[in-house]
Amino acid sequence: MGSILRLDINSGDPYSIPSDNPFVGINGLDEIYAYGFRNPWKFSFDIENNQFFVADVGQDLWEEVNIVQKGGNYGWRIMEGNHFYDENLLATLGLTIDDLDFPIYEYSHDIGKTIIGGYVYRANTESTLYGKYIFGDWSSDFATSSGKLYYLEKTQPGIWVKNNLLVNGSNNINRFILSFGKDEEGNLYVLSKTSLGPSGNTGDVRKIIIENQNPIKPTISGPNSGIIGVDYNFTFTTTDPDNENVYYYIEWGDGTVQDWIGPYSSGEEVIISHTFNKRGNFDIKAKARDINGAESEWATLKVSMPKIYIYNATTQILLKILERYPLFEKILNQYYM
Ligand SMILES: [Ca+2]
Ligand SMILES: [Ca+2]
Ligand SMILES: [Ca+2]
Repeated sequence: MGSILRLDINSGDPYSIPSDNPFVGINGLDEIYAYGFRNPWKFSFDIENNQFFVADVGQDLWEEVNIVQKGGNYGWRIMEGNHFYDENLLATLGLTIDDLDFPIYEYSHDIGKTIIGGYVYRANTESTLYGKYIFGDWSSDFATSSGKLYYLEKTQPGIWVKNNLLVNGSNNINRFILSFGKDEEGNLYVLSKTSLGPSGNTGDVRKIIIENQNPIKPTISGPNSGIIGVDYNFTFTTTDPDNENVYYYIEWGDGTVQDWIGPYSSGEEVIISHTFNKRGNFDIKAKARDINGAESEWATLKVSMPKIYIYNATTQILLKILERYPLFEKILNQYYM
């Protein structure tokens, strides 16, 4: 049904046909570049690699994103997304399933109703969204404006994963999303409104300001008490909302420091051991930072290296002596340090 045409507007009147268009010299309209779309709603080129993204609005069940190849048949109305819509049409047209091209990503109407194609974000190489395909869905239903923002990330060859693009913590911008725009620097814009259909005056253009988010305050787990001179494992965990790798900085509370260590995956449990060589109560403090240097809040775990720990008679006597003669303890601590 739907086709994408390619015209050369620099020659001809009013245009000419690029000589390498797929139907030049064979049966079929020479203008056609790719076909088999149902209702392609916005296309864009990734300026880094010229990949040609087309979002195609589905019938009743599936919305899809395609990367278009010259001469590709994108399936409608044999397929809706990766699912047969009219299987018999395959034989009628003398085609096999191998003649069709499939979306890089599809989502069902449980998630959204109408895909709104966007752009691959290339404005800021430091951003975690760099290279991600940002798009939206018009609205979850007709009654309330509830358009949502998403992005696709290629995690391995041929595998694209959809993520929520959060604005103030939610990907629902509570508006009907109509389209996206891009400026010369590659910043992206959302065109949206709250009234249904071509009415009212609620339409506007909003810039998507993409900010890096700090890792959340780490958790520290490990023993709350122990013995001097023994190696203990402590586990540090944080997540970065942007799913970036993280580093940890640890103050053990006894004057020693674990300088920035990493990188670790977001959410990974990181085990680091430490030995306390003097007695007392210590605050283990840790913070995390992401690959952009954005830091979390400090986390604290209190540990106690108890004054008296009876594990044999000799130690017991030694600790009693130390309690009695603080100066001797100081000397001993220095010796141990
Ligand atoms: Ca032709
Ligand atoms: Ca398709
Ligand atoms: Ca981050």
